[in-house]
Amino acid sequence: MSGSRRKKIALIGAGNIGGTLAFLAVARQLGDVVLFDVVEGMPQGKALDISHAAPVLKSSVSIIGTNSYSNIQDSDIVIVTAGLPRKPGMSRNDLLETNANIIKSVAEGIKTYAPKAFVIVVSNPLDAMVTMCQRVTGFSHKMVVGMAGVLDSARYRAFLAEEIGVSPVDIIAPVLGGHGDDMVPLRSATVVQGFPVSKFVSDEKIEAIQKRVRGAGGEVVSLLKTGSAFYSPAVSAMEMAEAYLFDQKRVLPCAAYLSGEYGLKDIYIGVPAIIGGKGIEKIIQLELTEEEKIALHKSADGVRELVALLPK
Ligand code: TXD
Repeated sequence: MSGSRRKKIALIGAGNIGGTLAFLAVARQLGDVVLFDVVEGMPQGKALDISHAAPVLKSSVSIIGTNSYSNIQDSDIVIVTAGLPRKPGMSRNDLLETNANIIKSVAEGIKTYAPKAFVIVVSNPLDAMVTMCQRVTGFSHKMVVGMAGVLDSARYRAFLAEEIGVSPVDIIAPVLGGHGDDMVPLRSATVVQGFPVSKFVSDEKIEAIQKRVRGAGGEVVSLLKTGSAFYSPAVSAMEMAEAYLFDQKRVLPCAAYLSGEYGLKDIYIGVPAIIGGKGIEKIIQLELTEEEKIALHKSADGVRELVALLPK
């Protein structure tokens, strides 16, 4: 990635999350934005609207909408939100077949036009989609990552902050594992300004909050009825993108490729990882309790079952 020119950011999918990402990227002047979608006119319309916001936002970056992959040529980063979201009553896994075929076409476009890009996959079912994207692009595992843990941790932090009556900014609450009902909120690493969360909340309440974290996506879907969460996924993907673009060496929970860490091999799953200018620079190996280890491996079994259903 060149240090002299403005960065180029490709957003594949211009729907609820992609459109929000485009607005955030322009507002925060991350770089020049290319907003891609298969729907004629929609990415172009959203890009035009956001370009009219730029002067008021005091932003100098550019944004275009397109239906052609050629416009993502040489992007530094690609964030993939292409795919269908859940409807009430659907599980993330119900999206597998449809979204796998979408991700296949997306990955082929990225491979052709942005071979050096850092790729953040958001589409669900997340752990399977990031696996598919890496397989089809053939990119290094360090350059393809999934966004889920930042969002799930943010939800955990928000619920705990509400319960305790403190700012969520002062809470660290990692969530590991697959982005599904068996995700693993890490109670042993959950702190309020370094103090164990158990000093602030009863075990029963923490248990109830962890259950709500697992169901938080479905809670939003059931309220919205016509789509899934998009503001919180967008800012979560943005945090990962900034860590790469600005070489921030952030430690973030993300769906990263394991080759033995946590006793897991050849799997994408949510773990704490360092994201910097070289992509996924290191997997952080936390000491887990026995219960957490079992939960992580159970979650990994669920991811493997899903990945096994991916089209070859
Ligand atoms: O934490 C997480 N990772 C999840 C991810 C959090 C929330 C939502 N999660 C998933 O992200 C959700 O289940 C979906 O699979 C994706 C995108 O959710 P979004 O809410 O943005 O869905 P939209 O608004 O339907 O947008 C999807 C866009 C839409 O404009 C389609 O026209 C486009 O994807 N689309 C495509 N773009 C490119 N290429 C192809 N083939 C394509 N097919 C559809």
